[in-house]
Amino acid sequence: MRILLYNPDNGVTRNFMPHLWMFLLQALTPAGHEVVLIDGNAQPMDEEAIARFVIAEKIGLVGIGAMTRMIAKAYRMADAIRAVGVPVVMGGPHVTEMADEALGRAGGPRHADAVALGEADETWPRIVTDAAKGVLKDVYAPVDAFGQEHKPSLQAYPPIPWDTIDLKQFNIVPKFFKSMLQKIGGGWGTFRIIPVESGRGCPYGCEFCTVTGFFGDSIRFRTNESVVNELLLLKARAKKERGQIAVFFIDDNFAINIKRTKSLLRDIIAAEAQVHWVAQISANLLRDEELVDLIAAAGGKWIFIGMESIDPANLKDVNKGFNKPGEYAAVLQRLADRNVFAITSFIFGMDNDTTGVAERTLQQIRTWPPGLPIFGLLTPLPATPLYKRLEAAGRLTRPKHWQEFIPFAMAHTPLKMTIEEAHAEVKYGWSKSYSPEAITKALAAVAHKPLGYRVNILISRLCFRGIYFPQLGRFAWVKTIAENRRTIFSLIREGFGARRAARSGELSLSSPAPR
Ligand code: B12
Ligand code: SF4
Repeated sequence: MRILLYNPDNGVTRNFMPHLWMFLLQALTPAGHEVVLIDGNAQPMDEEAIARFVIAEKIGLVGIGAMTRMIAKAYRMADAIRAVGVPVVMGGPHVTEMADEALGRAGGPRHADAVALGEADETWPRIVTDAAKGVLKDVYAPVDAFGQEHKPSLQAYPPIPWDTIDLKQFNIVPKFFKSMLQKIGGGWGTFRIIPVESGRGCPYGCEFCTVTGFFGDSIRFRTNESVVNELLLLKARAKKERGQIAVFFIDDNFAINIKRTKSLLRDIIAAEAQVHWVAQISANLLRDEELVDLIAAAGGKWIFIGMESIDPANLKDVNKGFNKPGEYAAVLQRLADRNVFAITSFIFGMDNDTTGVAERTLQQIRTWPPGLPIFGLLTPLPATPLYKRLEAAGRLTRPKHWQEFIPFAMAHTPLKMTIEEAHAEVKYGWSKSYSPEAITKALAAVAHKPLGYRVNILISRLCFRGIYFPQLGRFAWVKTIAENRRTIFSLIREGFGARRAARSGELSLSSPAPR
């Protein structure tokens, strides 16, 4: 049987990274079946196109995975596929919480033939076998022989064949520049960000987050060896293709068990498996100097920190009191001292937020080493404690907000400002942080750092801008580059100057001494 695994596009950003679930389920598919992957962010498709594709490619089963924000698109694509007679199984965080909605048991139409609840590592082979026999069940739950929920152990993690997987659709380098960039340094003909997990689960239970409910508070890890082998495979592939590969450790809290994280990082260093990587780590775990030393030595370049708010009352409200705004500056400095940067994520529209929250937050950010701030709105995702609290208080204004996804739009009323005011705060945060002036200032603040490091900050800033300001088309990019031309050209000039100086140094060293 030919199986298509499809991830719908989010319609806002062109995702910079493919989704891990597709590669993982592909690796877990029983022998004798062929799996095709399509990520809508890399290969945009509409309903008609996907229906044509499944017929032309003789697909016998389609698996769709989606977060809440893409679920409306996922349902439309599933409807189109089912209309041409091909069964659809859906999985992921949204349908796990809203299985009845996907199966048409909640009053709406049916979108999926089957739903995989929770982690599907162990149910996926069963789903494929049932589909091949034409006996798909409605619901596949990860339970043991006694009907008890069973979380897969990650000790026997399937090797993902990164050396042979077709990654063409995930190359971030535009085709036009490929042959030119292949010749620079170790080669930049391809640049891909690859998701790798080293563990699952987070016990912290922040009110707005689905992770503790979905993956559970039991934390599970892969063996160091299996993670290191995966990195070595990726590193070898990048070298072979004269391209670049960076890794995103998608663990919710990469340092949740500091002892284990240190041992993994030491093994990465010992095996020389370093690639550049990003990971998510909560601020409280970055107090440990040795951990930060090991992060830098093992290839860590960017750390995503869910700061959420600079107001301790807000943090307490969402059960994230372990975040201490008073120590944010020290944490960021500790990282910056080792040339590791932070993606600092903030949420506006919390219950104690009042107008001006964005400027107050920016005032703090301006005192920190420059990083990549991102701003979102408090969003009640289905089945989270936040959703339940707001529903009980009658504060949800769009209880089924996912049925009509609107980026950066609230679905409930904040307590101390209006919805419109909250939207304006987010806009202010993005505009002030990603204006050409702000980008120039951020680079000036690190003028003493090496050029490569500053180029990294510039490219990241230009890309991150696109999370809020639509930057999907070529024209939007040309406009962004034109607006930031002064900063871009000054770095290019510096780069050429450095190259020329290096060359003339080489020449004077290799040319015979004048008599
Ligand atoms: C990496 C990541 C991202 C990446 C992008 C995604 C990517 N390209 O990988 C980035 C950083 C960009 C990101 C951004 C956002 N993310 Co995010 N992200 C994650 C994270 C940390 C890891 C995802 C992952 O790969 N997990 C590991 C894999 C193995 O697990 P999985 O995807 O759940 O897949 C398993 C099962 O669900 C199931 N399954 C999944 N799909 C399918 C399909 C089929 C057919 C079957 C059978 C089974 C199946 O089987 C898999 C194996 O067990 C998760 C949290 C988490 N730990 O999962 C949040 C998470 C997915 N993100 C979330 C959110 C809310 C966001 C944002 C909206 C945040 C924001 N406010 O801006 C944005 C939106 C981005 C977008 N593109 O639209 C939520 C989604 C909740 C929900 N109900 O939708 C999560 C769960 C975290 C949370 N805080 O609750 N995210
Ligand atoms: S620390 Fe992060 S992953 Fe863990 S519950 Fe809180 S927001 Fe979710």
